[in-house]
Amino acid sequence: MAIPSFVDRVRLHVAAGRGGNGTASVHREKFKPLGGPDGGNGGDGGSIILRVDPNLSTLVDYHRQSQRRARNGQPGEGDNRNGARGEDIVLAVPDGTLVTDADTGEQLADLTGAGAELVVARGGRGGLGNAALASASRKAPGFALLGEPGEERTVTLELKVVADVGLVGFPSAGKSSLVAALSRARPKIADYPFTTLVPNLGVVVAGDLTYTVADVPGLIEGASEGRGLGHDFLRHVERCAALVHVVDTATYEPGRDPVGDLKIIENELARHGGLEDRPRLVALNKVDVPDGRDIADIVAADVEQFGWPVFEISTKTGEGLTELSHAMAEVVRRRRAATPAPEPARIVLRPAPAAGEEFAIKRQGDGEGGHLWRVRGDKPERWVRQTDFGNPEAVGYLADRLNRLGVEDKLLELGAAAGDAVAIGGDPRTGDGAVVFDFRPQVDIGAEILSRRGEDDRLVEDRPAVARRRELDREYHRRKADGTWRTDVGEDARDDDQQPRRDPTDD
Ligand SMILES: Nc1nc2c(ncn2[C@@H]2O[C@H](COP(=O)(O)OP(=O)(O)OP(=O)(O)O)[C@@H](O)[C@H]2O)c(=O)[nH]1
Ligand SMILES: [Mg+2]
Repeated sequence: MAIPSFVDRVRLHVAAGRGGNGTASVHREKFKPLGGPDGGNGGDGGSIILRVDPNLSTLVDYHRQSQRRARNGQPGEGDNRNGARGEDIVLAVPDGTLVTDADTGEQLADLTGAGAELVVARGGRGGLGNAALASASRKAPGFALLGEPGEERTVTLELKVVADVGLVGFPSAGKSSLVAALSRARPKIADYPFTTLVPNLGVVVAGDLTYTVADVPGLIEGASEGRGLGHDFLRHVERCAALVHVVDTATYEPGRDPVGDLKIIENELARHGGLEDRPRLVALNKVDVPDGRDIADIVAADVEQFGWPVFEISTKTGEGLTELSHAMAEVVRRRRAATPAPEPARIVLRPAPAAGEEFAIKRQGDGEGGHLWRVRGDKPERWVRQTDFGNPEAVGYLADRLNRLGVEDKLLELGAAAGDAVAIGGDPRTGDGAVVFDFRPQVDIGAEILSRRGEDDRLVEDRPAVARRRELDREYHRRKADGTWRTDVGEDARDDDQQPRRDPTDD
């Protein structure tokens, strides 16, 4: 059943923007050679947000363009100028879009209701500049924090029609005709099976109540084994308050009759599962055809055996439609009274961890010289990403933050010894890309580390980054000596975005 035009499930790759780097710079004025630090903060990277737009009915746009990338934040500049934020990208999705992580299968959100939204990829935070990092004990920081990478992931978007009433039945039973007769929707109607490939949604006004009705592509026996269009479409009626069996009383197909059709459709619904509790109505359609009327009269008693209200209708002449529509409205009214519509809420993708669980440490295998300790936690991992390992002062600042959080104490408590390796961050599953330190416990670490200007020997010496760091180090000292040092990253002109200064403490 390859139907390329039918798009109600798409994969979408989203990449949020990187945060801009903070800048380390020193204010310079004639006759005032050493002003204070004035390096601005980097701007936050743009996020990617999915938001329900009730006017949309398909995901087809994402089929055409399946990757979206938000802009990076701009780096900060000297003279306390903050980098501009990367703009957020808001992607409109239809009501009833289910969002799952394509890699883990985890359901991220079920976006229902106008305006419901999900931050599907959060932009990286901009790094603080040295002006914001200055404190009483660190008057002129010679470093700034790096911007963080933006989140990036692949998600599956799946549209579930949010209708109050779902119409089910054999192909050509007249489901689309019924949607057209009850509402202003104009779905395709034709006398061949499987005309409908995408559910059609119509809005019905019945007295003082407005409700929606959707048809579902026709079902046939064995749909659960993939016959016809299969079961895929039944997920669209999972949210319905009621199901209406549309039964063809005038079919010429051999072996078909209303009672047999009802049994087959019910069997398919049962195989799909989850719809057992939904009230049902039966619409015996096409009674304008003389044979149809006769059949309807003959089977009426048998159909009533199912225990559901039965209506004889014709979408062609309009017979029976008012009664059916009011009966549908009644079911919807009852259901709405029992379950108030959920408030559209902004869903936070990753809630902050509860206080007291800021990091976790695990011992993992024994290295050659000692143990390997893995540190996980939002803060330590974020701080590592913000650290410019080419700048020893920045590395010292990182050590200071980790200590204040209690990482060293915890390592000692767990039995870590000097010479053990400590890995922070990296891939959550494999640990690839983690930054590895040599554990050198220092009791009085703060001031001593912060004033240190040489190598930070807690870095494992064989990391390739170390060579680069040494090189940058030499550059740093050389340029610091001749007064040209400044860690500018990027060279674009940028807006002077007046972000409030963030608290330089460990947020
Ligand atoms: N005479 C008569 N014909 C009808 C009536 N309702 C629908 N039809 C005809 O039945 C055929 C199928 O109608 P559709 O509404 O396309 O049927 P469907 O159930 O949506 O079919 P699929 O989308 O293929 O599953 C069309 O030729 C309609 O004109 C009716 O009340 N009377
Ligand atoms: Mg149809």
